[in-house]
Amino acid sequence: MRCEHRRFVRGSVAAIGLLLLVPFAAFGQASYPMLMSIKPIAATVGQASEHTIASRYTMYGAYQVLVSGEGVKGEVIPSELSAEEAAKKAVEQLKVRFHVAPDALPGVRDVRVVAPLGVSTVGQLVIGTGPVASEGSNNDTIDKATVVQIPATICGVVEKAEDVDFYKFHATAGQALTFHVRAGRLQDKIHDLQQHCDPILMLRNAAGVTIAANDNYFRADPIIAHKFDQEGDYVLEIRDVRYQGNQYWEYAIEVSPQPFVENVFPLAVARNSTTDVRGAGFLLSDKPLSVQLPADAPLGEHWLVAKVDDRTTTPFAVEVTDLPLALEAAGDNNSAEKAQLMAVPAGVNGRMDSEGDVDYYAFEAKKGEAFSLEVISRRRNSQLDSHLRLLNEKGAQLQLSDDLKIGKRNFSDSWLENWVAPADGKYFIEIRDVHLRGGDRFPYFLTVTRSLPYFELYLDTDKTQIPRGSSSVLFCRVERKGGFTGPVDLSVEGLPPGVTATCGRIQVGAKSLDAIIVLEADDDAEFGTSLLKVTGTAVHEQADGTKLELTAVGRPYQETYQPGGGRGHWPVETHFAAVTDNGDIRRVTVSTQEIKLEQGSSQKIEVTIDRSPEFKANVTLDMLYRHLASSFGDSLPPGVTLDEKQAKTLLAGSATTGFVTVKAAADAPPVENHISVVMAHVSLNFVMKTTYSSPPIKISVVKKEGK
Ligand SMILES: [Ca+2]
Ligand SMILES: [Ca+2]
Ligand SMILES: [Ca+2]
Ligand SMILES: [Ca+2]
Repeated sequence: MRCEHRRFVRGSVAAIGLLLLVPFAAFGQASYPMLMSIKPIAATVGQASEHTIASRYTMYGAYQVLVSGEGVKGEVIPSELSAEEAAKKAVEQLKVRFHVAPDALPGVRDVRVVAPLGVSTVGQLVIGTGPVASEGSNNDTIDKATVVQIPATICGVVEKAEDVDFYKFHATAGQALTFHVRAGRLQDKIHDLQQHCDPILMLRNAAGVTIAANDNYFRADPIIAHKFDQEGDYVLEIRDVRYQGNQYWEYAIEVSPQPFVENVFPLAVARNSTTDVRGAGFLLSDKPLSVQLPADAPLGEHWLVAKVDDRTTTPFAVEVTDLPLALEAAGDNNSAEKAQLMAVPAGVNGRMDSEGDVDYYAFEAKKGEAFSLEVISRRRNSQLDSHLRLLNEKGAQLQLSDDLKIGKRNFSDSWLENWVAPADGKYFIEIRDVHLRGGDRFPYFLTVTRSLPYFELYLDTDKTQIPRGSSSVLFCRVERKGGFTGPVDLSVEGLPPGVTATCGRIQVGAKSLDAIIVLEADDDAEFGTSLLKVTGTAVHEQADGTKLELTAVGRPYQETYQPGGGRGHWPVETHFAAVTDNGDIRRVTVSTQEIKLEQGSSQKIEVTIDRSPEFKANVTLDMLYRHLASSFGDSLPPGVTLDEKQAKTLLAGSATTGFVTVKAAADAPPVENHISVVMAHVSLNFVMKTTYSSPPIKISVVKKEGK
């Protein structure tokens, strides 16, 4: 049902209330840069353009601009600093240049800036096909509308409460255009932009009469498609639907004559194939779109454009699969009696053709066989909010899935994972829209496969800052599927020069979810950044004794902060490690890096922090990665906890020493050299913190003597 999931942490308001009593000096000074906006927020295919990046926390000394995907490069434009900026090393506006290749795929890219204090959070850049037109200084009324030439990508900001922006353009008779707004969606990955823009778009004629309007199409963002009957001047009006504003609420309105493809049918295509698909969207003809995939196309989501009559479409997504493909048969499949029989494994491309449509499929199973049924629809921009049921031959419901969760995010697609057939027979799958909607915008891909053991790995977060001469920690969490219960060993590739890694193991058992990687930078390591690839490997022993080797690449989450101070996560494509300048804490040292705990025993770890000379704010120690009332990662082995009473974790003022105590439960499972760490947190503001870490601590748990 929900494609968005916002969690409000209970008790967070009270926590902030207490923190408000702390004087401002209690905050740390040094943080990686947090990108807030890019102005203008769009660049054009085949062109180079200058932009201003705004950040929280300094980008002083910024030396690199990173852009995701192929075909877009970024660079810092050197500029003279004001005396104040130079004295305080405070640079929160940075000029950059983007170079977009002629064959770069339009769409949204992740942008980061690298500075001596670290690699930044993610900013967003729209790549459009039309020239960029920027908002004029006062375009708040229709008579002061900014004049733009179309096609264009119009860039502006809903910068203050009650801001309304007007743009005037000329259209010819018979001209057909889409007006596609990106605003709210551009804010999902912004680290700390808690309130999002909810834009509404209106198209008016020269007399000011509204001829089209849209509020929410792509979640909160609108789109209008319009064919102009008469030549003349027209006006676009954009504002927040609630009349709210924010200096960082950048928007891009792509005004384009291109065929706009929202989704395609069939949705899933094979590698090394050419497939004719039908596009659904705006300004499309009846002609099919040709989708060509090379043999080495990665599986899963794949974005591309197609050509129709010399016109290039907007980018659209297909699902790339290696499964044998079937197509929903024409005619009535609206009941179990008329179900289409599927082979296993296979995937079927179907569509909810009209309102009230229900599709039935069937497959044969033997008792004890395990299957997974998955619907891919909304994840590839179908409007279908799938509702999936599994029925037996008598029509009784065995399983139901409406929405699914992958990692930390919910999707409105459906998934029945690792279902075991209770008896030999024929089983029926029923798929429909949860609200019984249908039409050409409702394609789906339904897969039926035999369940196999596997796991997925998630990285918290998307960047690891390693101060030179010090260390830093990266948390990894596993999700085990298909009956896999074993341990997972971590490894990492792509370390910056001068950095070494100690990789942990996610221990055996359903409750062991986390392991860490500790990265240590030499004293003389050069500033630099690199893309990290974290891999987990495991061996699964099957019922017949044969061994299956499993691997998964860790998928990074960017952390975001939410109204109320809760910590959210948004998936991003990259995890960067950066060697950074020393921050508020130069080093965290511990009294021991090797601990042997007998079951039921405990041990104290003394901790010393080396503060930078000016740094006198509070520091807190922990071995769990916690925020408010939630724990996001545990560096300790199973059965080992912190003895919160035997600890001094608050290092107030200029204090430099504290301690923690680790305690093994009487039944803690024996473990050898589990990689743990002590973190030192420095608050940056009421909710955010910077984390420093000790070198790795190896904890072993041994059986109590005589047991
Ligand atoms: Ca404005
Ligand atoms: Ca809206
Ligand atoms: Ca049907
Ligand atoms: Ca659903």
